[in-house]
Amino acid sequence: MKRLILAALAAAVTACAVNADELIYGYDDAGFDGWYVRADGVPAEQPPELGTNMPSQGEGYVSMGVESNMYYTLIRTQEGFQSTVLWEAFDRIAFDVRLSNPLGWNHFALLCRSNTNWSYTVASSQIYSTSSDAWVTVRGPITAELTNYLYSSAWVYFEFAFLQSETNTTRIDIDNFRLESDTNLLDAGILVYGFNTNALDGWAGTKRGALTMDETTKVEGTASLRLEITNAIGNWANPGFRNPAIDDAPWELNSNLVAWIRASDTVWSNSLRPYLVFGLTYASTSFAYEINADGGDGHITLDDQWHPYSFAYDPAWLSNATALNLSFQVTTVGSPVGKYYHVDDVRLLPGIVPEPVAAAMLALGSLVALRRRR
Ligand SMILES: [Ca+2]
Ligand SMILES: [Ca+2]
Repeated sequence: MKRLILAALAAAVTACAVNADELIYGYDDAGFDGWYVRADGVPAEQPPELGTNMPSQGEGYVSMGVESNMYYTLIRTQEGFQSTVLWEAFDRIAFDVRLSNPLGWNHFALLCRSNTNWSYTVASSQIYSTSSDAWVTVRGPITAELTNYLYSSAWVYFEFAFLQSETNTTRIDIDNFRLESDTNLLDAGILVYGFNTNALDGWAGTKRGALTMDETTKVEGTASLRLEITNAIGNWANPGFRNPAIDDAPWELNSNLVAWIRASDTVWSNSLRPYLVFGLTYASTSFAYEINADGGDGHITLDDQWHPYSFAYDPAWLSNATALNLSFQVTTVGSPVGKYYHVDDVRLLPGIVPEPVAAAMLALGSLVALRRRR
């Protein structure tokens, strides 16, 4: 494993890549870095094999297939690895998962198991049909509790598990098991919007939002952007926009934004989806692409602390575009009026390009949504 980490670091330095991730398991050959199927669980009907079709990292990934509605134990690490990684130096464990045919209710989880603690869930997510055939990043925090657990003498190992409530055949691909550090993400890549003056980098409020500079709470520079919802349509609002944004950054040369977002549970009553919309104009048409934070269902952590979220886009969207209108939009439970959140340190990172199929589906969904809201 140490060899893997060194190889990843060397590759990053060679390519001058700006990346806050540290690779732990790349699953790039049929040895799967020692991961294997546990004998006493429900294994996938189509056992693990090496996949090579557009890995999210490196040369390959673990690919399995399920055909029923079971609680599957997919694949696990060998025991005894726990002292070889400096867990407390990082903020999150992250990995990428891709389902060819997500259907109905499903639940994908990374568990950290031992004889004394069988169900510790490090990270979990539902994979939605809108993410069919696209890599979705799942993240879990490295808390003090998890760090202590990983260093403990109890027998500890990671295991992926998948619960599917309807009979359905889908492939499950897993790749790019890595550690992420908030501190590195703070200054990785290119700063696009720092929100450090009253000009707010050209961002403005709409008839449904008021934007202000907040010098009290920020993660970068002197201030952050505070977005307050002043009006809404049902549970939706679009408080702020930036237009024209097409010359703000080299959008076509990259594919991943990181935005730091802060929101409170008491303000948002346990539900906030603060997504980003790429509104693109072409010669004879236009498209609006909705991008969820971290690529899952888009709901963020509501603990009144700053967290970084990635917004992956396809640089091909920018080809032949004549205008780009960015906007921050929200959905919640009930009306968002009177509620607020903060955004700061929006940076452009090199990253994973979503597959065209997923992008087309997102675009269709956005167009339907826009029509309804006009
Ligand atoms: Ca890989
Ligand atoms: Ca700032």
